[in-house]
Amino acid sequence: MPRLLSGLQPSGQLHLGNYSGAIKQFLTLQDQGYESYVFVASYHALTSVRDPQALRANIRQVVIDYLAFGLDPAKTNIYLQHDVPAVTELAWLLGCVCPKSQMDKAVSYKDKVAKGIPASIGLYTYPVLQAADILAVEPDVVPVGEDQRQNVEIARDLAQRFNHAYGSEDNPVFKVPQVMIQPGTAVLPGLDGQKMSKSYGNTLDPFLPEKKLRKTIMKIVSDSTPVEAAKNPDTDTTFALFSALAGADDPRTLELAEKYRATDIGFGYGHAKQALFELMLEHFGPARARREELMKDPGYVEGVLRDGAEAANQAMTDVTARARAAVGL
Ligand code: AQP
Repeated sequence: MPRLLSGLQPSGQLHLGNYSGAIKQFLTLQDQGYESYVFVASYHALTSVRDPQALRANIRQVVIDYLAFGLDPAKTNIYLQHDVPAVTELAWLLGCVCPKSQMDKAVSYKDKVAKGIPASIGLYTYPVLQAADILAVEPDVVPVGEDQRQNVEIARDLAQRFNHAYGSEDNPVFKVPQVMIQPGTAVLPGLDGQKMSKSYGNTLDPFLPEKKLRKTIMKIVSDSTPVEAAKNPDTDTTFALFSALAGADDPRTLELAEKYRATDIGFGYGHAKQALFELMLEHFGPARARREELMKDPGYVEGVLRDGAEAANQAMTDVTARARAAVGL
């Protein structure tokens, strides 16, 4: 059975970008029979969250939201990064074969610093920790959004460097996984048209109360093309969000594109935003209801995490022993 590994940071409320870039793929793959490991990247969130209470709340919320979106603990092991100590040990071993120049080239660091996240050593070296997260469970595939492609490439490169330094062709220490990015899923824009990101304050949260959800959608940036003029769907943020959620080839998306281009039906951006609002309510209706139930059942959530940590620690045992032995420890 092929194995997948991925994770999200509890650096804030999950958003439509996380869903369409990452979580949607986890759901498809778990139902295709992948043995799935999906974790909450609590150590990574320390690069941007300095409030312990907020971090604790975010971690819990991410787990609840994974379950609400449809991750099934019978098929997907859900665990917290800080419950699997092997990853921090492997991060050190991998860091010792990682040239500094490789971190200098990582674009995510520059993007995050440009957006005001403190330029800490943790942030600078986070792709090494991410490589350890990945390599520790020996996955076949790592499903992520387009913005994470480079980081998974770094993990692949570090695995190869380590294998070259310490392993042999026949007996590699680390398995080299494949990155998996849903074709046609670009980096989803946020309310302001920049990359939707928890730490940029431009997100669309599928779990917002109905009124707030509508109000937030109405804030999405648009240009000043008047109602009666034709508009270009391909450059509009509302259309990009609609298309990501419904699917680019979905009849509803094609119909919406037609309305953008029409000049005789009085179709404005407000109408497109209303269509997105209705689609969000329809698409996430079951998840919104499940989330309400899960919020009332902390015992269930704790149990899921206990089982997930046990499975993940078990999955990491052999590779950690191999890596230690390989370096001479
Ligand atoms: N805008 C996006 N479009 C498509 N995919 C996205 N992802 C994130 N934003 C978008 C995907 O979500 C997964 C989780 O990412 P993360 O939480 O580890 O960190 P991130 O990519 O840095 O996400 P954020 O929201 O931007 O978090 P902050 O602001 O804390 O850095 C990844 O698979 C990512 O591709």
